Amino acid sequence: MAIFMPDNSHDLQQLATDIKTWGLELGFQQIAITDIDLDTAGEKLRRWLDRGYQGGMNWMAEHGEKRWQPSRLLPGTVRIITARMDYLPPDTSLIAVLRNSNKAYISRYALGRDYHRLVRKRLAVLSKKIEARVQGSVIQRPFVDSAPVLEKPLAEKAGQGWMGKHTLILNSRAGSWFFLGEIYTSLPLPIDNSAQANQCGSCSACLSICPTRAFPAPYVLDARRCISYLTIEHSGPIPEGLRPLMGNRVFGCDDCQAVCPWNRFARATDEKDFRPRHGLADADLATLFNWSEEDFSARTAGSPIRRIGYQRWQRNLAVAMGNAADRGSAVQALKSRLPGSSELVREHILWALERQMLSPRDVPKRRNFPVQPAQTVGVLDTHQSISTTDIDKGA
Ligand code: B12
Ligand code: SF4
Repeated sequence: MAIFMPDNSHDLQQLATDIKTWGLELGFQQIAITDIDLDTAGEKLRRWLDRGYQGGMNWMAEHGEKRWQPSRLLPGTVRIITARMDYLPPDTSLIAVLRNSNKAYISRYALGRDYHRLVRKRLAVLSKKIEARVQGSVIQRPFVDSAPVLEKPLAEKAGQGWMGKHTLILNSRAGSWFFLGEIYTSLPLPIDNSAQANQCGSCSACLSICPTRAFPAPYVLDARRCISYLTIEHSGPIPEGLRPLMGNRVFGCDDCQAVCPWNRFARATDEKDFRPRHGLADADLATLFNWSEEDFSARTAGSPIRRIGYQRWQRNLAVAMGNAADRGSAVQALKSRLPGSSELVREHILWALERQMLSPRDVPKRRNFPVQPAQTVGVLDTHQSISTTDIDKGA
């Protein structure tokens, strides 16, 4: 092979093409390259933090400029190679589980193995391939959701999709069920910067469906109200007013994606590691609530669920049991877990028991997905009453 010249534009162009080919071979759906200018996103991030929307995620405010100035995080960085990987497992009937309040709804990204490791490993292989080509004269580092990196604005700039009103990156051919990752590099590769135009148009399905009304405005999320934050990131008691709205969502939430018409174009993942394990795709609430701490440790090994620990897991399940329709078995299971439970879990169990036993009410008050009879599209069973024709594509 000819010697690679890092200042030769032909060599860099060829390398960029090869990186994209290697990325697809490694299981990524798209690789796109961008520069490191994140000033606009950095400004928006500061406004978001000023409003306190990060809640207890203090780490979002830490590291300051490193988050929007990539060369401060990894000195020498001039380009960012962005990647996306689909994660939606095939045959997971998410709407059916959401509708059955005796089942536990776990976000589709968390049913199998932890993506952090898988995506990072693949990026590390890609990084090594690049280093082998340029014979070591390069500074590079792969990231996946674990460092102060503004992954969405980088992906958007590079051309992976546009930021939807639900604040996730959406691609017109792939929807939004994908993870993002990136490699910071000192190689002055040619940039794509082929940003997709925003195609949300007048559709606001994601904003309306949100069970906890977590969007103060389109494109802005108040994490403190988001079920994903409440069930995964938040360590203390869940605000009482939000508990009834959480329904059976015990780890993360997918509603704003499930209802999005662009997800008709999503494809199921081929990654075996993202396939559901331990029946988590449609487990009964009571079954999961009965797991001992040892069961939890054994059955969530290698899963993103492990990260929240047993206490938060039980806290989340207790809330869902309080919202479950099968009052009899919920009350029995809740009572059985009361002895020996921690203060945090105990308080949520008592709340759930009170809700199930004392208040005469119509259990459960669930938000209904706008449903039309069977018109199975893409990989989802979201028979949504909205369609892409509702989207004002010209907007
Ligand atoms: C913090 C965080 C969260 C928080 C806050 C979410 C959020 N929207 O910021 C919580 C815990 C709630 C969360 C939830 C989820 N997350 Co998260 N999360 C992150 C993390 C670590 C940082 C995101 C961030 O920087 N937020 C800060 C705010 C400022 O960013 P922002 O919303 O993007 O803000 C922009 C807009 O507000 C916009 N803006 C502001 N005003 C205006 C006005 C207008 C007119 C416009 C156009 C724009 C605009 O500008 C801001 C800056 O770009 C990233 C990984 C990473 N390192 O980037 C993953 C990440 C965003 N999460 C991801 C996922 C999958 C999820 C969940 C789907 C998981 C789940 N099923 O439960 C949910 C989705 C909830 C949602 N609707 O966003 C993926 C998203 C992949 C994708 N397709 O986009 C990421 C990229 C992780 C990964 N590596 O794949 N997450
Ligand atoms: S993930 Fe759920 S709670 Fe969070 S913004 Fe989306 S719909 Fe709302």
